This record gives sequence, C-alpha cells and structure tokens, in this order.
Amino acid sequence: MSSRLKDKWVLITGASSGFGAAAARTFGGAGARLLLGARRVDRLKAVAEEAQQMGSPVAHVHALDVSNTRSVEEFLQWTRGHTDRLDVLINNAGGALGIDSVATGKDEDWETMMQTNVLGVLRVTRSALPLLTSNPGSVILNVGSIAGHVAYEGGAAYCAAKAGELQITRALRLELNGTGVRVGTLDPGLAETEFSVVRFKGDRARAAKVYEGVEPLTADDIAEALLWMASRPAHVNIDEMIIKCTDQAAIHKVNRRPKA
Ligand code: NDP
Ligand code: 8X3
Repeated sequence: MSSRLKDKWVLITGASSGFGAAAARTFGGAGARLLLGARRVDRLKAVAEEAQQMGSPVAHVHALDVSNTRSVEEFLQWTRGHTDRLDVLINNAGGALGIDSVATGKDEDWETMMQTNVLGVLRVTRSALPLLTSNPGSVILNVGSIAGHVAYEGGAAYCAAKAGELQITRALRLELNGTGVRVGTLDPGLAETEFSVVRFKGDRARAAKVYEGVEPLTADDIAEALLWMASRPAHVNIDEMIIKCTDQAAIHKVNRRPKA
C-alpha cells in the first residue's frame, strides 16, 4: 500500500510532536516528500532528519502558527516554492488547554482551542486548496477526536472545537464533490503524546495519570491509520475513522489495571 505514497507530496501541520511527528516518519518511510509545519522549528528539523533516515527523499520544514492567518499564508507560499501540487494534506495541529468546567473556564484557553482546532483547519485548508483541486485523487485528512462525538465534563470547549472540525470535514466533502479531492477525519481516543502535558500546562505528573493502568494508543498507531487512509485508491474515500485503544470502550469507560 505504501508504494502509492512514493514521491507524493505530503503536508503535515503540527509535525513537531506526537501524531504529526510520527506521521512524518511513517510517510517518510513510505517514500513520501514532506512539508512539515509547527511553531517549534528546532524540533521540526529533528523530525525531518528522522523521516529522511526512514526513506523520505525530501523533508522540508518551515515555521507555522495555524492560529495566525498571515503565518498560514506565508507557509503556503513557501510550500508553492517547493511544489505546484499536494497529494496529502494532514491537518493535525491542535490540542486541548485545561479541563475547567464552563463555570470556571478561561477565555485564553477557549480562544486558543478554537483558533487551532477549528480556525486553523479552515485557514490551512483554504490556502492549500488550489494545490489539491488541481490534483484529483489528492486527500485531506483532518485529525479530530472522540471528543468531537461525545461530550465530557471539563471538555466543553475542546469537545466543541473537535465537533467543529468534524462538521468542517463533512461540509468540505460536500463542497469538493466532483473535484476528485477526498476528505476524511481520523478521530482518536486516549493516545499518549504530549497532548496531556500541554493540556495540563506542563504538569507531567497530572498528565501521566490520564494513562495510568491503561495501554493507550501510541502516535505510531495513529500514523499507521493515517497512512492507510491516504493510500486507498483514488476512488475510495474514508469519511470518518474512530480509533480507540482496547482499554477504552467509551469516553468514560476505561479499563485501568491496578498498580502491580
Ligand atoms: P502533541 O501535543 O504531541 O502535538 C501537537 C502538535 O500540534 C505539536 O506539533 C504542536 O507544535 C502543534 N501545534 C499546536 N498548536 C499549534 C499552532 N498554533 N500552530 C501550529 N502547530 C501547532 O499532541 P498530539 O500529537 O496528541 O495532538 C495532535 C492532534 O491530535 C491534535 O489536534 C489533538 O487535538 C488530536 N488528538 C489527540 C489525542 C490524544 O489523546 N493524544 C486524541 C484525539 C485527538 P508546536 O507546539 O511546535 O507548534
Ligand atoms: C483527546 C481525547 O478523550 O482526552 O482528543 O478528549 S480526549
């Protein structure tokens, strides 16, 4: 399947960590040419090097802040300097901030979650679209969450943001019908990345508790799923994939093993 990705141009947002970095390595291993964006360029450079060691013929990096329209437009201008077509766009940048109830929620956390998970997907997609619509068979993969399907206490803004991402994906698929551009969303549950460290603003002990006694998904599990979605034949569109670890039957139903 991966040979379908050989020499294809793959743009990944949020490639400095977690799912995005794993996707860079995995798509690189499949021979894809990579365009990687995030705010932490030093980390992007390290990821690009790893992807090239895995087999990527080229892995370019550039600073990207999806919460800023000018940064997104500048990033896509840089992209057009490398290629006049994209084969895969992975809108992955995003995350959660805080786990406050609505009663105690912070404006800055809400605004960041909407800026990255919702407006970021819109901005990057709008700027990248000409490179996709001119290339029928290309695919847009958005990274959502089970939080976009089911609400939980303390997750109002994040759940709303990921529900927004899901509806953007659905609307876009309707808008692009007839262009040959495919649109899908991959919606994971518990996965151990830097997600919870970011959510808890650097409190690593609290972040570790999220995964205590559980065998969560890994970033590589998600990267493999993205690779599979991206490498379907051009007439196949994977609309929505929900992926959870076996220990997570539902958002509130998680099997936790007692400490040995
Ligand atoms: P990480 O925190 O490990 O990675 C998040 C990535 O997003 C980083 O590369 C970060 O880069 C980037 N990012 C954040 N804000 C911006 C921004 N404004 N502009 C550009 N890049 C940005 O978490 P994950 O890998 O887990 O998260 C990836 C996606 O998966 C997110 O959308 C998250 O909501 C979603 N998700 C995660 C789950 C989980 O349990 N881990 C489950 C379901 C969905 P930098 O800071 O360098 O800019
Ligand atoms: C991350 C999964 O359940 O922590 O999107 O919201 S959850």
